[in-house]
Amino acid sequence: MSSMKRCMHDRARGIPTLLAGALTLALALTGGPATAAQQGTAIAAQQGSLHELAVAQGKYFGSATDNPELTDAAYTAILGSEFGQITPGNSMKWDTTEPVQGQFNFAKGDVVTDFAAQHGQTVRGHTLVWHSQLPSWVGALPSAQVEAAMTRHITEEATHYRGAVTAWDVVNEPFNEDGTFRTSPFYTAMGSDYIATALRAAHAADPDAKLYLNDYNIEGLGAKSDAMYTLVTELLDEGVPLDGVGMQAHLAVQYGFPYQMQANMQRFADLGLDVAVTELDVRMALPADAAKTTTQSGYYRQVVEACLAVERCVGITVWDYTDKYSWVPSTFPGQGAANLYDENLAPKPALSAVRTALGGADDGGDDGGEGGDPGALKAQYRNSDSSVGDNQIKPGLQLVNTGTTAVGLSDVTLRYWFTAGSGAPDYRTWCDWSPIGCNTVTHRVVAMDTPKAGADHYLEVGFGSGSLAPGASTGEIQMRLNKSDWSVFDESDDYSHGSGTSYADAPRIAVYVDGEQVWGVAP
Ligand code: 9MR
Repeated sequence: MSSMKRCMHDRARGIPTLLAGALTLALALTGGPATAAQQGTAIAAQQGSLHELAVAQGKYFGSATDNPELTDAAYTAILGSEFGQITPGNSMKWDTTEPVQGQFNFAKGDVVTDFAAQHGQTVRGHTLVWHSQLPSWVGALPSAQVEAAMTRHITEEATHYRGAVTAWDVVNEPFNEDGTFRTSPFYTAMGSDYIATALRAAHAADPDAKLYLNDYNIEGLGAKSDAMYTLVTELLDEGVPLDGVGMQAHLAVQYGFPYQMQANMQRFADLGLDVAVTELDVRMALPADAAKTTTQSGYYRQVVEACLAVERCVGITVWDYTDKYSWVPSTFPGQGAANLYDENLAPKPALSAVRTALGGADDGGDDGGEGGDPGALKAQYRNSDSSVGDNQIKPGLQLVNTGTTAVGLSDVTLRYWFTAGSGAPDYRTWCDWSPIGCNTVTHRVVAMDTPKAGADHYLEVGFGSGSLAPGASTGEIQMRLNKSDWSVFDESDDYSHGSGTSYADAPRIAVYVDGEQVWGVAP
């Protein structure tokens, strides 16, 4: 185990097992005092931090942060315990570090590197050369003076942070969407050669730092990533010091997932470069709903899966971990909810998706066995729908822990099987009410590859967070689903359908832990 992993591991253990159990769902159900942030920390204590899970896969997991947020104790508790790498969102940019020519100020950046040092985290430096957040004096320089000013800026900053910054976004966002070079004072003065010049200056100032070019919308195959590919190929051919490509990954549920992200990462890796996901978030038009949240979780999961599949993908950084400090709402009015934790620092389903993708379920007992005996779970069901022939199916579900240890919920799913009948093949699923909060309940309909009697689809219900104390029940989860065209079902022969209107043990509803069935009989 690396020293970093040990450090993170020990920090996670710092929350006693009993506390982790006590802060969980049972308290939420009884209106107990666990705050959302405490619940998040307790979950980390149970399952290992995000970074710890990533390290087990040979990667890091990081977050952007910013100076104003570092006074928020609830925020820094999670930043310091879940993440093994941080990136200053603003405080190492040119307008902060050299607002006036020749007057350097690294005070804000130093606060970030100090935080990282105190928490055993690495720092990605962001960013040395960028057209944005550039003080106006740079653009006002005569062209002949821009190269010297750029080299001086890079030299001063990269020298200052030598040893404290492990990787630099040397040049940020050099391309337009069509793959042409973006105009900037640097491009205007030096043409595209400014990029090689900047990399050489950074390498001279800090030969140990990994040097990156960083951009957005280069996550998938396309014109812009082709342009980056051509550029880095030429730089490597010329022997320019370059270690990696940063893919920002500011994604949005209303747009498709980046086309062939894994293959795109791999082609850069095949050049001998590292790849990093540097600014991941997944925004949506507000308000959030179940469908958008499910898509978001899927996008986060797919990014993690792509990185895990590419050996030279070194890690993932989210562009801050909480909606509380997201850049999205101010830049895209009406959009937001882009991060792993909500504005109250409560974990969202996307966090669970990331944990699971990082192999978190396998780590369940690693911090003291709080994962519980999965065989001790059972499903209960009642029929909340008086009509078997209308356009909705309304199963009421409960999950009960009959064992003697707490069970982490983020690895648990339930399946309710039904037949689709004719009509549209796509579904809307709803959690109408639950005492655990519908925002922690995930749901989707899955079409079975091999239909069975009474079952060609199932409703899958999961949980974004929380744990279930011994003897505890989630309480009822009022689920509902319909086809997108609102065509009718015939529930009378559905495999999981029952007529009871009070909750009772339901062997035809299966419970899975990390994909392994622990309760019920599948069709
Ligand atoms: O998160 C940063 C936000 O606080 C700033 O207002 C914004 C100004 O441009 O920059 C944000 O970070 C950007 C990053 O530096 C480069 N990629 C896009 C990020 C989001 O805009």
